[in-house]
Amino acid sequence: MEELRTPEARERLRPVSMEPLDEKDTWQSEGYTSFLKVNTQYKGLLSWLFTTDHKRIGLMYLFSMGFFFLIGLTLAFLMRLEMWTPGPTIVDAQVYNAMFTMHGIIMVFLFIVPGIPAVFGNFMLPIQLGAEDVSFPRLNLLSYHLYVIGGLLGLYSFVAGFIDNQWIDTGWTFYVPYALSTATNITIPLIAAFILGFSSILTGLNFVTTMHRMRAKGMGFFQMPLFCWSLYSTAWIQVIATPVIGITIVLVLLERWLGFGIFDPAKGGDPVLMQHLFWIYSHPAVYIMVLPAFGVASDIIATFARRTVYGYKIMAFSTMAIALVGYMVWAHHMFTSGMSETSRAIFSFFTFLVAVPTGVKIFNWVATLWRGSIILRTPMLFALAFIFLFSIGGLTGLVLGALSTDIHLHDTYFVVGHFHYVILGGIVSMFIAALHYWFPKMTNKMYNEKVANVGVLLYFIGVNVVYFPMFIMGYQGMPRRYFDYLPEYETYHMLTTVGSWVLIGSILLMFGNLAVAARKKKTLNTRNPWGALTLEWTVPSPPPLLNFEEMPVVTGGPYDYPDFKETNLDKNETEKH
Ligand code: HEM
Ligand SMILES: [Cu+2]
Repeated sequence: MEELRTPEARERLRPVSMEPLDEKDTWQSEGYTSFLKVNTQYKGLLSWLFTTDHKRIGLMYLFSMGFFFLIGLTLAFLMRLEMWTPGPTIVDAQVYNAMFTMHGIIMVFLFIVPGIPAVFGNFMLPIQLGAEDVSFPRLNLLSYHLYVIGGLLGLYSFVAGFIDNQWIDTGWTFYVPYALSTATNITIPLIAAFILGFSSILTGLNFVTTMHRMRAKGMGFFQMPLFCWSLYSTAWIQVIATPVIGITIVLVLLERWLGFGIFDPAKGGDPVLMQHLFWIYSHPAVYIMVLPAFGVASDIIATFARRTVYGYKIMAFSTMAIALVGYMVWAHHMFTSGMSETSRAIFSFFTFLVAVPTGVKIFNWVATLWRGSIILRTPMLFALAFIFLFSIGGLTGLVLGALSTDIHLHDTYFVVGHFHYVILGGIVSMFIAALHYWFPKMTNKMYNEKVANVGVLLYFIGVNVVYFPMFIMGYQGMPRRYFDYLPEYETYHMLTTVGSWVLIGSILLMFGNLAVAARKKKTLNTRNPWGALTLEWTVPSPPPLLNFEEMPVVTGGPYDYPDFKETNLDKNETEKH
């Protein structure tokens, strides 16, 4: 090991195609056609809807997802207004039930589960691997089409709600026996979730194959950036766990249509069985959500601390370990549903076990920062916020994973606080960070840094003001999914509602900032404004159709920073004439 620490050895370890770029590096806008401008068989919108280019597909996911996300945010905003005071404030109980159901379905199935892999995995994975595209480009397009069909069906039930007041009201978990007896139209959202599951499986399949078959010459698994590793573990969960939710949905539908009697206690069925099946998918699914965010965090932290990720291999293994142990904890969602003491103790134990590889990751990120040359640009600010906020989310997960405390806290606002800390603090934050990190690569433009910094600060304040009071009121007994509450909780609810304005405002501010930047005339004069070492920064921005001018050969790890390099962060914008 020791000889690897000499400067020569480090130099040797760097990928050959990673020579530092000089300032005259302006050729990237000349002499090649970017994937955005390339001529295809189709023109206009069709050239997007029927493209097999992984980058265009990534961008289409981004815009479709952005659309669904804004609907989900609007619902959140309205729910928080309703909770401003006790009693009916702006809507009645039934509409409130429909709102949290639609909010959950949209955010989980249309945004946070496909999220980072669909957008940034599609765009960046092949380039990070040194490949021209994913293994099965047409299958990739099919995944996107299925996503859109699933999304529109999800929205259809929304529209039907407006027309005949058949708002679905089961919550995103579709628990039986209520899902069997509700008069509202849950068939269409169930079919939507089923189709979205297929989209997810096909993406996972594609990514696993791509990573096995398409890596550049010289790139072993342990030369892949950690973002690829995170997509690898995620992809396996997508392939293995998602069929379980597919089967669960089919069973609920058969039960509703034909009265099968698998879940219906009146017919000798078992409603708790449905919860088991649901969580056998849906707990691993929380790792589908969060592992890619871990990968983004690792790449960003390495780049902006100018250091190789501390314990790279352990980071890769812990990602796989989380994916694996994540299969064995599902029943921690059901501690109060009826189970033997022994099984509850076992599930509680495994839940604690997941915290070990997760803790290793937090430790390694912090260790990477230690003695790094930290550059505080927007993606890095997000990564720091992420370490803090995700830790709160994870630690409160342990509080819930402990049997005794969960009995008290189950179905209270404490749970809502927990999962929003992990989701907003851990996943949405890294989604927006990734958007800022790879924005210059996707557009060859740079956003306004100050506005983005204000955005991060407001986001950080927003998340804490919205979700921290939820721990307190949850602990004091405020149940989740109720549209009314006792007056003693009013202060907490008001605080949370005010926080929601700050949080939503910060998100809109950052999206607006990026939208303005994308329309700017000013372009960058470098392919690599952050001085990052992974392969996507060696290709022109925006990349050409098949990514590389010359297929890269890799001779080292993804984060082999020889020593601290001056970067041209402050001189990278030039006026284009
Ligand atoms: C890593 C990212 C995580 C995400 C995205 C996440 C997400 C969620 C979600 C969405 C729920 C609520 C489900 C519902 O609607 O009923 C939940 C509940 C729960 N989470 Fe997490 N979680 C994460 C991490 C953790 C960790 C690290 C632990 C423990 C070590 C944990 C333990 C629990 C427990 C025990 C519950 C059930 C609480 C109850 O309903 O009584 N979670 N989580
Ligand atoms: Cu769980």
